[in-house]
Amino acid sequence: MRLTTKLIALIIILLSVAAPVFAATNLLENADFETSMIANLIPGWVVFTGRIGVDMLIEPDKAYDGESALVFHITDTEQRTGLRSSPILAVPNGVYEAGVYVYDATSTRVFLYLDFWNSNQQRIAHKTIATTAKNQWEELRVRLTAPEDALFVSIILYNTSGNLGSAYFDHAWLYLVDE
Ligand SMILES: [Ca+2]
Repeated sequence: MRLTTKLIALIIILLSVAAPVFAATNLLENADFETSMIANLIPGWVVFTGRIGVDMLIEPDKAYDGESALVFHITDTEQRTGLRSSPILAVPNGVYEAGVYVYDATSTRVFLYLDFWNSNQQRIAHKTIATTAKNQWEELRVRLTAPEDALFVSIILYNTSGNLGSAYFDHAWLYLVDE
């Protein structure tokens, strides 16, 4: 085998190893925030806390992919801002992975939540991760198994009190990685 052929073979092997071990579908709608706000609604998402069109907007000035991203404008340290993906039916005992890219230009940090509800719309399990980087795109990623009585799964992009500045979110995902 010639050296170039060996190299090509090696590259093919490396690429196949680096490929995702699952071919899951992104369960989120408008995960890249490329669909604009319509009458102060963000398609695929619902308010957790805060005001779409004031605290939460889709803007074109900074994007991880495509042309636009979600931005939180945090102008008051008492302000809590959260956007939840439209809840979807969960598979009990399924393993879910959630993620998002965040450009955090705030004074503290912002969060990604993965959470599960029961039939009473009560949160029964959640996992969260906070940003650690500033003024650069950072990947946040969490995994959690759906409880036996889970009915809905969603993610929340969240800012709690004590923070100021802007945070951008783009390229979100929610996968059922194992049933
Ligand atoms: Ca985008």
